Amino acid sequence: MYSNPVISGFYPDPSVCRVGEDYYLVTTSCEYFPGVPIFHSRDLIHWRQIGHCLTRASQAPLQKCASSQGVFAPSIRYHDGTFYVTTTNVSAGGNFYVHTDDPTGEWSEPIWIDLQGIDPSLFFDTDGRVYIAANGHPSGIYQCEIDLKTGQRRTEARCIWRGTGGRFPEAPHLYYLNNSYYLMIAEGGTEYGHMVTVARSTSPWGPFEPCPHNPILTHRNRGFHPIQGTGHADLIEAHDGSWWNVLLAFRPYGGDFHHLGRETYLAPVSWTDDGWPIVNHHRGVELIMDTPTLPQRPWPGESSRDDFDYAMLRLCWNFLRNPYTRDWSLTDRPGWLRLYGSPLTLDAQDSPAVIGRRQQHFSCKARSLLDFTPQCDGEEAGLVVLANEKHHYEIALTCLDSLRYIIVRRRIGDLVAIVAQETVDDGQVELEIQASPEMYTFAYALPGQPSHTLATGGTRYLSSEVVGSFTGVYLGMYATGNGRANDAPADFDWFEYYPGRPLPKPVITTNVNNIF
Ligand code: 6LW
Repeated sequence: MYSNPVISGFYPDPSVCRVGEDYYLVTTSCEYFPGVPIFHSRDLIHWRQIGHCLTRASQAPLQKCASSQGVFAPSIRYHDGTFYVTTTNVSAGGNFYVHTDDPTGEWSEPIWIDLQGIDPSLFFDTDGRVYIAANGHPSGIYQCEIDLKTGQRRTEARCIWRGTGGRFPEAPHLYYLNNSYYLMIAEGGTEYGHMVTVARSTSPWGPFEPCPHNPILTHRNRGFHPIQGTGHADLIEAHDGSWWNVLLAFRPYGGDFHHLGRETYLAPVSWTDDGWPIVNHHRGVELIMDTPTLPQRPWPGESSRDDFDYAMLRLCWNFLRNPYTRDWSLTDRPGWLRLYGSPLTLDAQDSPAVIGRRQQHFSCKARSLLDFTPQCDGEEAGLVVLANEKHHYEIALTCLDSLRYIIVRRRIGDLVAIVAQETVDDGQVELEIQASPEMYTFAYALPGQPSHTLATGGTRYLSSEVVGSFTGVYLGMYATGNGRANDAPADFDWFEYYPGRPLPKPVITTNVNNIF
């Protein structure tokens, strides 16, 4: 048995490859930087992040890109000792790939590909030819042969399959097995109508014959199921000969509102006698999967507290777009994360001084100790629950009329309000965000004193449905001068992220109806 999602929080559009008994998986990162997080597993269930594929602005120019744009779905493939990750910067340059021999290290500069569309994916044919496929217009999956060294096209791109009629055919992956070329794609859009479809051919160029039981996976008819939006799958044969799909899905709460973003799920795959894949025996995907697995090999847990005692940030931390190096330091006050608030606020489609991590659990608590003595009116620093520049909640210290206040501000689209405001003595302050599935609660405590709740905010107003985003909520630390540069630095001694009590385990359904 295992639990889904196998990677929770905003980690969508997973793609996976295998090297011996090691598995590597990459996901989308949009406007967040570094881009394309990469994970390692030995059982497809337990994943630990080992780095990012795009760690330099030259690889991922995201300056002032729109939220939910930037770097879209990646695909990872391993060939002749080299890892290749293809992706799209929809805000600058389009389709490209990077490569490395060491997935934990630095990746190459981008090799740009003259191919329209998004969701590029490489295929290495048995005759040595290399193909790349992506979605395209008019609606369909387009493919061309490329020179792997240069990325130059060797053929024109042409449509190889238009899918089964669902809107937005995308996320193509080509595989060669059973003497056939299988093309697996997503259709229906990455929301509640999402589905996985597959077709096969004797040639990588088609014509492709659709699977008779397409969509091989969808939850579009599973209203009220805790998992929705299943799609964007990648297929992998494990080292024991078993087959699996990694895929994206999301978990709405309180109706059709999901704020954790699209996450990475795992489902077993079997095959019909005539060679068509079946996902989890046509049962869809569950939170608890009662199925044989690879021998499970969990990783050691990471401590809940980050003391910022190292010269590098933990891999969970992201910036908004390419950060301004002057805005942050781990060395100016050793053992503290120092943020220098710039004139940019959290409302800016730019790179304000903010460092955040994905919220990965419906119930969790984030806390941090802040040492910040604002000198001028408008100087501000604190913790933020961030969906995008128009949807965020923050608890912060600020200065008004030469007094230090603690405030809670909520921005939901065009509605902005400071919903709590209290004077607070100088000195360090512990800030706290307690998350439940439906509510954020903001509190603070002076050292050695009990915490004092200031205000709350509904999670649904930061959901993808309300925000109109492809991303999920981040919890982070920020500083701003609200139009001017801060004189006072904002020093964060530590940041704690505690997963709260797990949701009640769903009853495993035994009498499963065919859901298509
Ligand atoms: C991803 C594509 C998609 O590239 O969303 O809606 C993009 N479909 O498959 C970003 O996740």
